[in-house]
Amino acid sequence: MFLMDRLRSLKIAAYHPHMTSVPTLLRCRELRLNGVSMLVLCTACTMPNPAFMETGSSTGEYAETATSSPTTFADTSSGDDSTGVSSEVGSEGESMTEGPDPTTGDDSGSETADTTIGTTTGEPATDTDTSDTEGACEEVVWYRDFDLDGHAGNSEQLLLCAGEQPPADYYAEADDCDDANDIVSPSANEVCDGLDNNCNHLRDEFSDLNHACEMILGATCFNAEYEGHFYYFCQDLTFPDGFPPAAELKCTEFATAPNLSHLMAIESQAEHEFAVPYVTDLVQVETLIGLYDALGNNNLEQYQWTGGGQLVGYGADGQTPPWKANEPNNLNEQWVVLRADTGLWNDVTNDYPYAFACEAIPGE
Ligand SMILES: [Ca+2]
Ligand SMILES: [Ca+2]
Ligand SMILES: [Ca+2]
Ligand SMILES: [Ca+2]
Repeated sequence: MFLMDRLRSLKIAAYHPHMTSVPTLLRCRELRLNGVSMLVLCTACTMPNPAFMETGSSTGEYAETATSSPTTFADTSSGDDSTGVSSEVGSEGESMTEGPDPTTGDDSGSETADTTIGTTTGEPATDTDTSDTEGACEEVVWYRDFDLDGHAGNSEQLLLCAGEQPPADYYAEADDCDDANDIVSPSANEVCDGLDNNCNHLRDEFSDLNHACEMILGATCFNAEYEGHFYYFCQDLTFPDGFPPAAELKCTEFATAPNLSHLMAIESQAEHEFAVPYVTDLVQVETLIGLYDALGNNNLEQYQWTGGGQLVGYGADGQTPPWKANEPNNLNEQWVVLRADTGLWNDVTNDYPYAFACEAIPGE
């Protein structure tokens, strides 16, 4: 027993917390005879250091080693990375400043982009080498057309000296309102797809290809154009969208910019006569326009258009608005429709859904 105690103590002493394994240990077995220790057999073997095996339970030195190790690694790697990044940035920066060199125009694609970045970051250093000596080069801005529909967006600019030819797909004007969609550009045809195809800030308005459409509101709208304004004569919607205040909001959905589209404001006899056939022949039900009696006093001088302005006379020609006989006649009827039978004006309550006419002015 004494010998075994000595061997155990030797074994323990052989472990070292910073060694992943113990090179050689004596594994001993005690032979007994009649309860008396007679012989101890020992064999040599290599044993792992338990301090490195007990990952879950060990604390102290191993735990410190385990956590400090990644930290050290992270520090080292981040140091390397940051060095790498900064050197990469440096080298890219150099290539960027070299970018303007190909302003000869041969290159395209990414090198063109480099030129752009280098130029916009105020690095026309090589430009200076060639032609830019303090104002000698009059710079011209070119814009890239990404969706290749013949119109550039504003996402990438290229500065060249006046007279230099830009690469293909660069244009002097950035007028593509969606440069990621080649069916949207100032040259595109407006079609019934819910988009402003022709970049005039109006969606699905009248065109030769779009006389009626239901994409925006889910109800059919008959489209028209008159004197540069666009009109949507929309069939009645159910609660709540067809009610007068809600209909005004539905009209705004045709525009991609604020204050371009409202319920129709009829400001002349000619505009009235333009609108009537759409109501009587196509919509065929009472159609709300944007006139309302905000004060509820039937004082025509105080009637308002939802798009702004008051009903004063009847526009520039001063004619009397074409009210149906004895209309407006009710202080509680604060909205105005065009009647489907005659097209004449009639005041109505706001507790009933109507068809409605929108009028929109194109944006820039
Ligand atoms: Ca484009
Ligand atoms: Ca486009
Ligand atoms: Ca449009
Ligand atoms: Ca459209």
